[in-house]
Amino acid sequence: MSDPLLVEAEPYAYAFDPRHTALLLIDMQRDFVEPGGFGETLGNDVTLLRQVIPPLAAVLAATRAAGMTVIHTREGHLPDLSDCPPAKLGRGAPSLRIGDPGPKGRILIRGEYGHDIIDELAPADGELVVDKPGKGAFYATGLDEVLHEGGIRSLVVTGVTTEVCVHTTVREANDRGYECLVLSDCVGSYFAEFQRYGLEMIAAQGGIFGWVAPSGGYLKALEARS
Ligand code: TIU
Repeated sequence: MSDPLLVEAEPYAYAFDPRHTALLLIDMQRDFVEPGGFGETLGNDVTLLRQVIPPLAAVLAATRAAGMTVIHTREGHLPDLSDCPPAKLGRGAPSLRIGDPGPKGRILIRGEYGHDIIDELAPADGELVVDKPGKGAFYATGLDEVLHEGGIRSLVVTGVTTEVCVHTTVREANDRGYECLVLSDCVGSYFAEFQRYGLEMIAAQGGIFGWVAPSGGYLKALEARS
């Protein structure tokens, strides 16, 4: 077996074998990063998330060029809302609720324009798209089984939002034995302080949930291999 690739990271170098590693793009959907979707109905300035798109597009291109596994996720619900817990549907006082008609289709509903992944990061043929009803990518999706079958042991994690779906997924993955590297410039939050502390929480205590590094180090590791 060849030596693993190393990425300078917090709290210490992250080692991964590209053959056993997947890039995970979490919820890069219009509903979160474009006006008129779920993120905006919750009162957020969605333009804040758009800064992750250019670095994430570069990471996606390099990961594809390296022949690695790429997996996308989408948060959303069936049109009849049968997979949406009443507690989620009724939470808070959003301007539109999940399932209501919005300018980009019904809010957070599978098959609607707003629910789909943004054009800049559109899945390529053969890339798995995991539809998830929750914040975590492992809950009610079968993702764990797919990763096991594919021999994936490490996850390079990107997407939105840092403190919600990224955190939930990294925690779920960590408990299932995956080693997660979160790319700090490829995850985004509507709140600057949550971005900072969300990332610090992952790498604190010796890497309690995983590792954190800017995408440059990951790209450098892939280039060194090629
Ligand atoms: N509201 C918020 O910050 N996030 C979500 O509801 N879902 C995801 O993070 N994808």
